[in-house]
Amino acid sequence: MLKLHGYAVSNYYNMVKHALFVKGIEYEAVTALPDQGPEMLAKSPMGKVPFIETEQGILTETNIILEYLDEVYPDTPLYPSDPFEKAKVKEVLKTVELYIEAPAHTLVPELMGREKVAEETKKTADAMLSRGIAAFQHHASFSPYACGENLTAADILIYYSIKLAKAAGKVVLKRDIVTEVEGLAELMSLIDATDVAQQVVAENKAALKAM
Ligand SMILES: N[C@@H](CCC(=O)N[C@@H](CS)C(=O)NCC(=O)O)C(=O)O
Repeated sequence: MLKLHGYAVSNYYNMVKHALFVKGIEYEAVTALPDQGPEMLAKSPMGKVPFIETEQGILTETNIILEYLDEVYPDTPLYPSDPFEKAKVKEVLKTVELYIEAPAHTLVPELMGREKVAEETKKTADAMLSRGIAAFQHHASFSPYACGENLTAADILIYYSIKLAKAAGKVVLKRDIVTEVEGLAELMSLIDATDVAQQVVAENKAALKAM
């Protein structure tokens, strides 16, 4: 059976878990924390989670995992079959990952109350978030999902990335990025209301509490 390695605190782990639930794929959860030890690096060379273990071997990187799952388990597709539409989904996903999630991630130490983030880091993140938000607004249709009528992998990445970016933006930069993107609050509510999101978020909250 497919194994998903990671832990429920990780937003990337939760994206893959969300996709597995949506697609109804049975899997075994294996607890793994980010680690730079040789055992972990032999499986996940960046020491990051999540990664999946298939009969053919291991796959890392969330977007690669999501695409693999969609090809191997085609029921409830998370990407359109039309090549251009599929590329548009990947474009939105990449935009949010690189230009919203990544800058927001640099603010996490302060969000978690671990240490203050340097002013220069905040300024860089703030500027990149503004550019990322403009690009996200340009690419996404919010009709009602980011790329049309159906839930796609982009929506799953958006949901967990934006949760983190919203929290980091509010606490560290005193800005609410959700209100800066027209249609995003509605998309977040749409996914919030699903059983899958409620289960993944509940398990995330329990894991955070147990930390
Ligand atoms: N690009 C990776 C990012 C995964 C990632 O950053 N995971 C975090 C947990 S949410 C992690 O393992 N961090 C440890 C580290 O950066 O060394 C993916 O798409 O899966």
